[in-house]
Amino acid sequence: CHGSTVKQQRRFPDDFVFGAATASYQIEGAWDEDGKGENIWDYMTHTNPTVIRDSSNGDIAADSYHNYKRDVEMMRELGLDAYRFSLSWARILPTGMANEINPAGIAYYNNLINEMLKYNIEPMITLYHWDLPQKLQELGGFVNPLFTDWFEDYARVVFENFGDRVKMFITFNEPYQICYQGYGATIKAPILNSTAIGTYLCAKHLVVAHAKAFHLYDKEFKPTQKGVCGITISVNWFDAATDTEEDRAAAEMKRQGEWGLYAHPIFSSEGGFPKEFSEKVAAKSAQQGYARSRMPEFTEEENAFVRGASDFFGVNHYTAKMVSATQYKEDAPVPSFMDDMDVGQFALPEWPVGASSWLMLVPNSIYNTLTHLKEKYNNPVFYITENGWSSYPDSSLIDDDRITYYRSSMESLLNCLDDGINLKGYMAWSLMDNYEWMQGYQERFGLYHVNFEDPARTRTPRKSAFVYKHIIKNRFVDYEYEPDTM
Ligand code: PNW
Repeated sequence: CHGSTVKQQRRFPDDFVFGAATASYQIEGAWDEDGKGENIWDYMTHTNPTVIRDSSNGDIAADSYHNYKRDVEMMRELGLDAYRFSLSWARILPTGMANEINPAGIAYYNNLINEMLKYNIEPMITLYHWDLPQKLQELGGFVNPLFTDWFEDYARVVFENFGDRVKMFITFNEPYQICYQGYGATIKAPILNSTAIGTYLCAKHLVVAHAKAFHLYDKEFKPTQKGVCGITISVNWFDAATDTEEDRAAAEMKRQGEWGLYAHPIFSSEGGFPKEFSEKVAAKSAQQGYARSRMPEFTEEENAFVRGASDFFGVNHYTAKMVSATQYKEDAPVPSFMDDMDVGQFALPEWPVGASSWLMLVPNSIYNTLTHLKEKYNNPVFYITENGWSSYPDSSLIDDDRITYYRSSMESLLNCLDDGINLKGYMAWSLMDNYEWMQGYQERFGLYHVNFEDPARTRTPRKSAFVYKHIIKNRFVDYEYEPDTM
C-alpha cells in the first residue's frame, strides 16, 4: 500500500545532491564554431557516417552551445542541486596540446558556469566524456603512454580556468566504454578494434592519466580551491547465474574485466590490475606465443602513485546481467578481450527493457552494486553520476516507463542510505534528449524532450521531469503524485 498518510516515508537528507548529467559531444553542437578543433567523433561521423544507426552526427545536436541559458532555466525548473556536464577538450585546446588555448571555448564554459551559479546550481565538470581531439588520436590517443602527460596538461588548463568556481571534477567518464568499446572494439570512436592489446594499453594509460590529474589537483589547486577530484566508472550489477563455484568465478571475472581493470588500481588496498584477470591474460598470452603478457603491469612506483588517487568513486549505473561460466557464450576471436574474460551473460525475462537493447530495469541493482563496491573498496564516498531510461523518438511525453525506472532507483538509493553507504548524490541521465553515440537520435534519455527537427531545438518537459522535480523538492517518493500541468 502506498498511502502517503499511512506509510512512513523514507526521506533523502537535505544535503543529498540531486542533479542531472549531459556530455559535450552529445548536446553542444557548434562542432567547428569559434575556433573549436576536430575531435574523434567529428572525424568518425564525417568520414564514416554509416557506422551510426541513422548516419547522423553531433554537428548541431541539442545546440547547447547557443542554448545554455535555456539549459540552466531547465535546471531551475527541476530544482536541481547540481548539474554534471563535460568539457570538449578540442573546444578548449583545438590541437589537444596546451600551447594554444581557445578563448571562445573558455568563455563558453565560463558563461555556463556563471549562469548556473547565479541560481545556486553546483557545477560538476567531467574533463573527458569521449571526445578526444583528433590530433591526439593521430598520435595514438590513449594507447600512447605520453597520453598521460597530454591529459595532465589539459587538466591544468581546466583547473586554472574554472577551479575558482567549480568544486567537483571528474577526470574520465567510463573507462570501459573508452578502452574496450573504443580501442578494443568498434562500438565507440575511434573504432580501433584492437581487442586483445589496445584495450589493456588504454586501461593502464587512462588510470595513470587520471592519477596525474588527481595529484596535480591535490597538490597545486586543492589547497586554495578546496574542491574534490575523482573518476566515474560504469558499474552494472553482475550476479552469478547459479550458486556453483564455476558461475560465481565467472561473475567475478566479468566484474574484473568490465570495471575492475579501472577500479582496482585506484580503489583497492593492494592496487594494480585485478589479480585473477591479469593472471588469466598472462597465461593465455604465453599460450598464444606472445613474448610478454598482452596486459601491461604497473611498476611498484606507478602502483603507489595510482592507489588511493581519488576523492570519490563516481558510479554510472544502468542495469544488471546474470553471468554464466557455460551458457550464452558468444564465439569470441582468439586472442580477444572477450576470449580473455570467457563468460556468458543473459537477462531475466521478467526485467522490463528500454529502447536500448542492453537496458533492463533490475530492482535494487544500485543497492547491490554499491554494497559490493563498499565491501571491496573500504567504503569510499560514492556519487551515482548517471542513471536513466531510454524511450523511442516517437514515444509520448507521458513517459510512465521512465517514471517507474526512476522511482525504482530512488528506492534503491534509500536502501543504500539506510545501510550507511557513503552515498552523497545522484545524477539523472539525462537533462535532455541528446546524441546517443552509435544510436544517433534513435534512443532518448531526456527528462526534457528535444525537437531535433526544429532549428530552435525546442525543449519540452516530459512527465518524468515533473516527478523528478517533486522528489527533489519533497525529498521522498510520492507514488500518488500526478503532475497537473500535463
Ligand atoms: C553511458 N551499459 O554509456 C554514457 O556515459 C552516456 O554518454 C550515454 O548516453 C548513456 O550511458 C546512455 O547510453 C553507457 O551497458 C552505455 O551498462 C551502456 C552501458 C553503460 C553506460
